[in-house]
Amino acid sequence: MEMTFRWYGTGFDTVKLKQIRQIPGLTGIITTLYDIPAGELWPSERIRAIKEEVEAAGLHISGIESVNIHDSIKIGSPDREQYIDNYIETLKRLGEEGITMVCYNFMPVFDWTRTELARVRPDGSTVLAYTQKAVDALDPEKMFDSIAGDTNGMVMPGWEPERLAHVKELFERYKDVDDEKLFENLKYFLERIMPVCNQYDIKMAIHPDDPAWSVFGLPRIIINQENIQRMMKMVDDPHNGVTFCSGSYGTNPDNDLPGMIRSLKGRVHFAHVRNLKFNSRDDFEEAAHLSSDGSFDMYEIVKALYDIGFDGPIRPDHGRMIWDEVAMPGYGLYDRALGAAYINGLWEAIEKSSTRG
Ligand code: DNO
Repeated sequence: MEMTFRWYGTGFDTVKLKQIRQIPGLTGIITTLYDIPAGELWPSERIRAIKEEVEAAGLHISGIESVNIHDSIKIGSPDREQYIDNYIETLKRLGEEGITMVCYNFMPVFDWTRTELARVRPDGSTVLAYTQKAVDALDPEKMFDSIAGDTNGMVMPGWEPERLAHVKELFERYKDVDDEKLFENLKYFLERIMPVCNQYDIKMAIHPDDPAWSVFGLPRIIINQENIQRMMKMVDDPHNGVTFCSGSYGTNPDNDLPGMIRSLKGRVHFAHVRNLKFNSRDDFEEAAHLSSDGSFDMYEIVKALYDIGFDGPIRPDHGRMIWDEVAMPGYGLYDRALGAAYINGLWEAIEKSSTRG
């Protein structure tokens, strides 16, 4: 594995590359062109510029999170062709710069969904949290307003105000899209992009739906082992792989996280490792990465990644807001740095205990 850190780019992120460079064992950056709307072509000069900026800081780009998918592709409307063509050209441009891992998601309308961005934990840290009750009581059009006040002034990934201003319209466009249709549209998209992925050896890593069930009646398909196996088989190419995100699949306690990882040998191209604390089945909050702070056995998750020979980028995922940091919720420096150090510690221990017998 390679330890990496998500960074939104200068002007968008409160965290600096030179700070990331000082996290022990961290060599890779996961980034994006944050201001380019889904569906638009990425300019080669911008790709080159961000690559050079990262390299000047003594790091390198290990992958993109995300090249977002335009809603027309997910809906399967006739104008999808132009957006798929743009996507293919963007992949080609990334491939030409030697960037060969791309994370994306296929969630309708909303990306990840949380009902609170700053729930206070007993230690005084604040974290993102979810209660089904709050979602059930909410009009989806108000979803954005309900979290807007807690973003610390940052634009949250997947929650771009311009796009979400059209929520009602988007819901209308998705009205005939059920799980089957969404699978079909995903298959169509993947079949169209696989040739360029093969040409440049680009590993596509679909991010799970978070939470791993339908919200507001929208279809959600990347939620469990059965569905990801279906997705792998429907376009059976090693470039069609997954981002294994413990915090997203783990929202459903029926998902056996280490078991899922083991079933995906060779197809996990990116790993997001974080912990959740369940207060009940319908109420969870994000915890520190350490197993004992939450509900997951982080050792077993990292061990499963080690056992399948995972050699792709791994990153600590959402961190708590601690030590008075003001940053994008989930994406401050401090707690994610602690997470990286912890995952590195687990990995070293697993590696040494396996190789030394
Ligand atoms: C949230 C992230 C997601 C993820 C996208 C991938 O913090 O894990 O926004 O980046 O779903 O496209």
